[in-house]
Amino acid sequence: MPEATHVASGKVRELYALDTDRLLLVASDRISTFDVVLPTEIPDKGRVLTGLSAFWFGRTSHLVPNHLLALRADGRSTECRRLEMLPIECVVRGYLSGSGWKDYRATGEVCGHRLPSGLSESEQLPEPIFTPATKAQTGHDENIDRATAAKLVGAERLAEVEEAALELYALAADHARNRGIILADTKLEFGLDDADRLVLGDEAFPPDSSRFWPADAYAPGGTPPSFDKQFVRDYCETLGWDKTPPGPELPADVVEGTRARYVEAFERLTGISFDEYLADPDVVLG
Ligand code: PZK
Repeated sequence: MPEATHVASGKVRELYALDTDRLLLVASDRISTFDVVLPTEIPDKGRVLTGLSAFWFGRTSHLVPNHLLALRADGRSTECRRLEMLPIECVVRGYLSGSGWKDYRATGEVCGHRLPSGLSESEQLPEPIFTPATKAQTGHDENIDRATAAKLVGAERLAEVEEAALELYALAADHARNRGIILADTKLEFGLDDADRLVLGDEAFPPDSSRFWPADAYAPGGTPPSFDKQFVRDYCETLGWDKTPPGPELPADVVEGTRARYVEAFERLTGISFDEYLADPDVVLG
């Protein structure tokens, strides 16, 4: 890509600079499970994630402006505005899972939210909660309380991102629930534009930064299957792999089944056929 300089690599994405104001986010077909990137790719996974994110950006810009400038014809690359990213991860949880469940079991709280006693793993919370985390360069993000988050971004900005994150989650979770998918939680990232306005960056509600559960298989008191990655996890569990790198190669049936789940999530959530998206990515922008 001669017109762009590489600036950062994520586990499954690459970031390039186009010019002083614009970045290019490219979603690969790499997949991670148990925090390890596997040697086998899932064809079109990056396109599904890019298309879903763009769909949500298009449908939430009345709530919060976002960094999306254009989708490229390859379906996996997003041109976006360069922002000054805030140094916190903005997590919203509607259900008690992952590190939220871990913290609740240990303390009865998540990020300073005292929750009712006796909740089960994966139970729906009385109302969605904003649970910010630090951005770890390596290892896991660390959940933080309001005072710690306010030290990082300022109390006023924190109140603004909390309100924005809760509104965004409510819209997406309601839409997903009407299409048979529970959006258990999500991680959003915000930045500031050149006028210090709050702008939604990164990705919006792709399955890689949200927990998607099929509603018809949901029950509290355990870990519901992941809408997209369950075949991969189940296969990895059959191997006795110790979940340290390198990860295993995936057989063709696991690759095909997982690709089908990504495409199904895309089509259920957007109501648009994935083939239409491949022909013209802009169809998701509405
Ligand atoms: C930005 N990342 C995460 C790391 C990736 C992505 N609009 C923006 N302005 C400035 N910075 C970023 C963004 C966005 N989005 C995002 N790091 C910086 C990241 C590695 C690879 F694809």
